[in-house]
Amino acid sequence: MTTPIIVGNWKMNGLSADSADRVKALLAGLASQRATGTEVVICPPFTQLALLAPQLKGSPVALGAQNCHMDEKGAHTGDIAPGMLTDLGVTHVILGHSERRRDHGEVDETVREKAVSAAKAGLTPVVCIGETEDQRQSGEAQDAIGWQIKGSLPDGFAGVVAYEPIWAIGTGLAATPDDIRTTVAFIRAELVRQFGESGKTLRILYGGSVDAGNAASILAIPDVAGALVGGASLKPDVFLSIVHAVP
Ligand code: G2H
Repeated sequence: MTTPIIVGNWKMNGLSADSADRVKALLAGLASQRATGTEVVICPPFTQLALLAPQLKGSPVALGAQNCHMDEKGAHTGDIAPGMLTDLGVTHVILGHSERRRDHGEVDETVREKAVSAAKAGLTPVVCIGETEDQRQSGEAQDAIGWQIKGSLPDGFAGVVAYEPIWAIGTGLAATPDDIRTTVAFIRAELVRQFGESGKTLRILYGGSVDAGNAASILAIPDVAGALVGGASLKPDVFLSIVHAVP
């Protein structure tokens, strides 16, 4: 039985006061609603991790980061090692988000190395893949995704795959359930081709403009194990409604 997972990606949002309040509201909402069997993870900016870790300790919400370095330590000014994250109680890390690929030149090989190091440190990597608008328009979406899977996921990968069509990120235009169903089936086939038996059970998430209005229809798609939620994860009531939209 697959455990569904909803991951909130706060991106570059959150100061001490609003982060603590946001988490407080999220925990209160989860406590007052029916218990869910869903894994809930929030990924605030690095600067909020140490503040939020004690608040989340023992709660039903896990703490994730939005990136990590591939080395364990050393001369990498401004970077954060996987072990520094686990040291704070972080359990998950988003890797290869398209915004990092775009803003920091991360390529598949970088993402793969990070996924290896993150897993070695005990983190669950949430590796993002997805096609650009140009690739979609030119009928190259599946090729692009296929290459990302081959390049970004290391041997023995045991993390989570997040399918995020780049054109759907932060635009308010989520992919249609039909498109998601087709692409997730393709991703599943590629995972099985690459990993054999274990590729059958890796969880696949959808990300890109998930909100309270579309969550139920997206989460009902066969083989979609959850969602990676950006903007909507900043609003506790909306994020909670997404968590509770898991069938
Ligand atoms: C996609 C998603 C979360 P949003 O980046 O990773 O963001 O839900 O704002 O489109």
